[in-house]
Amino acid sequence: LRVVALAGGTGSAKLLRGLSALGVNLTVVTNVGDNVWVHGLYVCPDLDIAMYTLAGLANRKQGWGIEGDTFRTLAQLGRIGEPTWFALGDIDIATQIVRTRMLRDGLTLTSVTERLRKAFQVAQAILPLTDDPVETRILTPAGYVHLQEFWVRDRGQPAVRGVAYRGSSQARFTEKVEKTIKGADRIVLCPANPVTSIGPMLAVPGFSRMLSSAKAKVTALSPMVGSVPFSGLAAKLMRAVGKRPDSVGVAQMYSAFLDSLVIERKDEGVKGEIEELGIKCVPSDTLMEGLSEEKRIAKVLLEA
Ligand code: FO1
Repeated sequence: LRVVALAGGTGSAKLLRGLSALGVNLTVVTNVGDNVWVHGLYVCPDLDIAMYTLAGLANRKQGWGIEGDTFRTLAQLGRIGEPTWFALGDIDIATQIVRTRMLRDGLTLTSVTERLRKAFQVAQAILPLTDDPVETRILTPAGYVHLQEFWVRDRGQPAVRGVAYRGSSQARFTEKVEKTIKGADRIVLCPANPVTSIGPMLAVPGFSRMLSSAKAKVTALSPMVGSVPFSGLAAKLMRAVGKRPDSVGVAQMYSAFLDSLVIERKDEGVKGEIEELGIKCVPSDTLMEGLSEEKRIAKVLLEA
């Protein structure tokens, strides 16, 4: 079974682990809107969390970075007077150095990612949605800031007045992504933030249309339990862009292409509202606290 998973960051990792453990032919297509330049290095958090997760190296508790990493370089950067709010680990920095050098050598992000995942002995393909720059910008009372400034530096505290995906209207999804989506037997949207992880992908012209015309069934795991996301700031950002901050809002955002939505069993009460949108709704236990639950949910999604 050829499965394509559309993935963001932390929330997506558990499902990727479950899908990978099922032994399906998995390709991960990731968001690039979180990518950020730090200390002259090009950091791609969503590509890296997918790669580290599938390589078995991810810091599962933290949800980003490498298990057991240390932060001595970061501490020294601070002593030199550099900003340290974005905590790059000593081992993680090696990935960033190599990626940045390869990009400077003229390779596309897709080629760099392919080389890195091979070096990390990851069996599954990992594809950035696009090789063009797309940057998620959050409009706060102080003006637009990069998503990482809003989320990590400012702890997600500022009021949100809007969200923009800078560069998205000129961006094009890659040929590899197109081929993978068209050849897929199942397309799965990970429980990622619909505004900051899936939103930047849907903002790339033609991508939503390609999903809706794909021969594969498109299923998603809602990241919401009631009005609370599994992790991160989904509810706050959904409200800010005028969406209902629950699984019905998620269904509305994906209604152009979604066939089935798996939601938390406790939210069964909204099943009717989701099905009115023409989307099959599958309530299930969605908490993923270990590999067996990750595998079970992955299976529910593939059968939804
Ligand atoms: N998230 C944090 O909350 N604090 C950090 O200092 C931080 C550093 C970091 C370094 C590398 C990396 O790949 C991710 C990192 N993240 C950090 C996670 C990241 O901000 C977001 O969780 C993702 O962009 C969401 O997909």
